[in-house]
Amino acid sequence: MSRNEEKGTLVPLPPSLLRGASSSSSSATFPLWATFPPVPFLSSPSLPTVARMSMTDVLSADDIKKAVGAFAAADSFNHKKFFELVGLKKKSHDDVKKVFHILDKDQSGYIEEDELKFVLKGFTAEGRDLSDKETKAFLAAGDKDGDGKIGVDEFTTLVAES
Ligand SMILES: [Ca+2]
Repeated sequence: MSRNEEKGTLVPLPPSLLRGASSSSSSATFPLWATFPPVPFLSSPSLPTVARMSMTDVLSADDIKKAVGAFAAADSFNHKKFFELVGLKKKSHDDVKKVFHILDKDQSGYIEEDELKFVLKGFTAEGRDLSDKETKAFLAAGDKDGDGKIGVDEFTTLVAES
């Protein structure tokens, strides 16, 4: 065996083969996450912020439907009965707080009167608006310190005593 024959085995790969190899390796190192489709809820304009909890993360959709349906008639809203029907009464303190933060749409730390008016919509899109009378009665029941809005402690107390 001559030295020339040994060298002959070390032929560099043809350029066409190298191009193929380099393009396939670049697609293999493309980040895996970039191949996932965009997550729709992160870009949904109907949600003001990302990663907010949904009511159905805490409460069952069936219970919500049942509870909201029970007060479909105007001026029939009763928060005590509602908290019971929606399953909130038997939830942990932390879960009740989660519900409070979902209802606090502007994340002010309080459920104000205008948020209270749309409280049923906070549970489900099919919920009706509360009348002014219902809203004021609900606020009066929850607003222990009389500042005109419901704080998280007032909310958990309201649920606990209902
Ligand atoms: Ca608020």
